[in-house]
Amino acid sequence: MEFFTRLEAEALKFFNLPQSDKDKAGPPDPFGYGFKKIGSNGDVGWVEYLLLNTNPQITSLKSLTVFRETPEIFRSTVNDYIQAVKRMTFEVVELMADGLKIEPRDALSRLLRDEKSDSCFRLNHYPPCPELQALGGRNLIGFGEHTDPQIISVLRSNNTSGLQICLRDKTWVSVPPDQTSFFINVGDALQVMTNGRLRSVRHRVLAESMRSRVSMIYFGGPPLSEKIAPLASLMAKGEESLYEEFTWWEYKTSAYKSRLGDYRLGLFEKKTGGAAGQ
Ligand code: GA4
Repeated sequence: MEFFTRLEAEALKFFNLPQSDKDKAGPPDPFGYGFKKIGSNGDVGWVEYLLLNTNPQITSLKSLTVFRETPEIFRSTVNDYIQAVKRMTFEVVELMADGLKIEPRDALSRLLRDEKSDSCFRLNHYPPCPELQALGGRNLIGFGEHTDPQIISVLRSNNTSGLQICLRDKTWVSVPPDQTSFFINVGDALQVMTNGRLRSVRHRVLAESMRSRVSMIYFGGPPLSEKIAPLASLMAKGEESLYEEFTWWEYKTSAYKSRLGDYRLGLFEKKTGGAAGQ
């Protein structure tokens, strides 16, 4: 709770800086400050954000130079939070491995613990949008629908609604806000590693008219050179992989060329293996 409260306060200090100051930390490359634009392929949303590398050595120094007075407080608050959320996530994926009878039980956590783990951290700020009321109950997209590419995403938000997940029948369901909980999302890589047993669920965020939403998300990914394929210990006898083998680098490169809402796993499905699609 303490890490979260401190980081939320620091994040709001940053997002409340004049636009011209924040812009000095952008545009994202993909790390840095972004406003409305998401990724490099034309996606837009009612959101501003800071995308950071989780490696304390490189936690996007560029983005921190805007804090002329106290960049080190922001930096250490971010790093403390990341270290804590990472530790928790290692345990969570070990419990998932136990549940799926994956052996060894660190088969997933070792990828996140690896010093070359390709993980990132995102601070999102969804400013209130008073004009929304005039739109008469229409939805305004804060962050468009997508699945997360990595292994696992751990999201924490303030007490505002907006997050929704997409069910199999394509209906959207709101996730009730709970600032004492983490929301854990399975990423595309984990869907592949579990051969579809766990699914990377599509989600989105809708803007609110009155309150500003702050969320912080740790995206735990494997090293770039890691081969992503179903884990042998979880496969049933004779079970075949639903996916072609690829490295995380290949997947990530293809993901960053895609649009936010694209079904990215489609490119890597085995065409003969039956219906793995969404
Ligand atoms: C979605 C999950 C993470 O926020 C993210 C996003 C990334 C970005 O904002 O730069 C992407 C998006 C995310 C998926 C497809 C590509 C890349 C924007 C986009 C259009 C940081 C990530 O890793 O993938």
